[in-house]
Amino acid sequence: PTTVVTFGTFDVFHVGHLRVIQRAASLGDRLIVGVSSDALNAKKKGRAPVFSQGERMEIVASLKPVSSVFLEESLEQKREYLLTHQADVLVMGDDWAGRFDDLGDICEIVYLPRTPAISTTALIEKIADL
Ligand code: C2G
Repeated sequence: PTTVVTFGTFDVFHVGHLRVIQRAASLGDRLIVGVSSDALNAKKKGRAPVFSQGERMEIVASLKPVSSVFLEESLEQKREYLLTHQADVLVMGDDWAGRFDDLGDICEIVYLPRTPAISTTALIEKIADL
């Protein structure tokens, strides 16, 4: 069986998140998702997520195409995570294109195009303006 692994924050879950998860799942037999920790987000984006890591993991784990979730605590641990979960395919959004090509020795790397015109930041701004 082919194991696909993908990563993300999945904060204020929206249809762009859903579509990348559906497309990632279609590339294999099971999909495992690394959900970024609150601490990793603070470092990466300089703000706390709207939903806590526990809430974000609960939402992603409940999706039909998702077999299991784990906490992603560091961007530098990708190789370790992929080996632990015996990944055959790593899927990332194309905003990360080329960034993880060095992991091509352990699995196939696929960058998928993002859904246009939707983002957590845009949603936060839209809600703030209501
Ligand atoms: N995504 C998408 N279309 C959008 C928004 C997001 O396809 N309009 C995808 C991203 O490309 C990514 C996933 O949804 O594959 C999760 O996006 P984020 O939560 O923004 O993930 P990010 O914070 O980039 O975390 O190890 C890397 C990080 O964990 C990735």
